[in-house]
Amino acid sequence: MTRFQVRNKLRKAGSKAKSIAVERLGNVSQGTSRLSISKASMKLATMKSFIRLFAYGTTTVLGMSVVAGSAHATSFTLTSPTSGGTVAAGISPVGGIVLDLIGLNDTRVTSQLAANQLFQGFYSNNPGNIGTQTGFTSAITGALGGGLKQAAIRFTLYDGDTAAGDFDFNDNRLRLNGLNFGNWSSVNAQNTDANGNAGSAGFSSGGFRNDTLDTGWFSSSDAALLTSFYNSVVNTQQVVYQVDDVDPGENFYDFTQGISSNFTNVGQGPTVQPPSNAVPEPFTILGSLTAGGIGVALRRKRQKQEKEAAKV
Ligand SMILES: [Ca+2]
Ligand SMILES: [Ca+2]
Ligand SMILES: [Ca+2]
Repeated sequence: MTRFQVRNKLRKAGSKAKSIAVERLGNVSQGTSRLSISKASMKLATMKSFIRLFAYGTTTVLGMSVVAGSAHATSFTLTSPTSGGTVAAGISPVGGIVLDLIGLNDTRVTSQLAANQLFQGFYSNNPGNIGTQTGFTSAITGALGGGLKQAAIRFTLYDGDTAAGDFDFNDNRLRLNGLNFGNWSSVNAQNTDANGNAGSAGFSSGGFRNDTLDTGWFSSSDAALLTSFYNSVVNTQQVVYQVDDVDPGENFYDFTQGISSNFTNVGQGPTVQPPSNAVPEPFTILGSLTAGGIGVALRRKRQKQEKEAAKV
């Protein structure tokens, strides 16, 4: 279902709820004049009707939001640990390096450096460059409100050898623009197949395992680290990813291994997304407008009926 079709469906559901609301309003007023019921029971009937209408509207809206949400497959690999949550459409479920930045103003910037743009081989120097994400123009960094609240970085690696018992356990750190973003052995990684479906090896509870395709998220909300990182991105307009290994040169790196060829060249430059709480989704606007409109209409109707009842 396209976004347009979803919107259309939502619009239809909203007007349906509204027409039922108007219909029921009519019934309430007709019933009142015909039966001349007491003020108290009329009030109750009106309230019940309102509650029913409200519930109907809410259910419809929630139901539709679930349908709209299911268009994006959700899983560990597609859910960033930042407040942004599910990553943007177009980011592959595994592969490459996903960077997710949340600005001080809650604006989100995400990027994906394609797997086939990353280093392959044995490192002869340390730290070793994995890849470079360019495109952090002043327009991109300028959207972040002058700094960062959170950052998360997703890696997919076959045979990382940084889990407990592996030869690089607690030996490797991830560096972004030279800054330490953590121990590879502290990252909880999930085993998947080449297409990003959950694999039989489950979660590592720390590290990228031997002979296993693992995907996991580094993350930080450390204000001092994020200030240094933000400044480095503003100054260089890029993010250089490196592995810092206490005993380099012993591991062969191939960031395309184990990943479906459909995903190895999936990448996108830094992209600004507005804060999720700033622009409500169409169904949220529709839901509150419908519910609010019904509430006002019912209140007016009731006031009018009470006045008339008082005159009798
Ligand atoms: Ca080692
Ligand atoms: Ca190995
Ligand atoms: Ca090593």
